[in-house]
Amino acid sequence: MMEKSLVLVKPDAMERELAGAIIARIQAAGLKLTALKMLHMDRAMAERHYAVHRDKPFFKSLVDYITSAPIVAAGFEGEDAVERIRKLMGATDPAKAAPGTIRRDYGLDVQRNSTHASDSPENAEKEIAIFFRKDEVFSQAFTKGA
Ligand code: IDP
Ligand code: MG
Repeated sequence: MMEKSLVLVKPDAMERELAGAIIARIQAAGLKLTALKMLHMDRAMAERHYAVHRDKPFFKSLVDYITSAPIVAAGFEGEDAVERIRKLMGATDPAKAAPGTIRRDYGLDVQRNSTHASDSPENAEKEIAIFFRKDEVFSQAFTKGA
């Protein structure tokens, strides 16, 4: 199934100038880059993006972290994009992520794990709408095929 996914390069990776390397890995795996921007999330945006975690003990720390520095947001599309990008990214805890994954290679700890990626096509749609206006997403591959 053709799907969309939202990827964030988180502050720990931004601070080590890894945005290009992370995006390049996902492109090299055959996913199509459809949207890209650098921004500094405010608390309202972070709380919306991470709304499902509102009741978790790490929520405030997560919002503090994701708003601590500018990040890069990227939209991708491709066959089974959600699952393929989640696999490239690896498990939440970098120490438990498979060898060769983005988080295993770059992540520092369970919070500072370098990347976010959508966990379902439904959440991808919601998340892309948080970061991009419609005219900032360039999904020619989709519209041609439709
Ligand atoms: P995911 O990013 O692999 O989908 P989620 O469980 O959705 O993982 O958690 C969202 C983000 O919250 C994680 O990527 C990580 O930055 C942070 N996080 C998750 N679990 C913990 C924890 O136990 N302590 C601190 N931060 C956490
Ligand atoms: Mg998640």
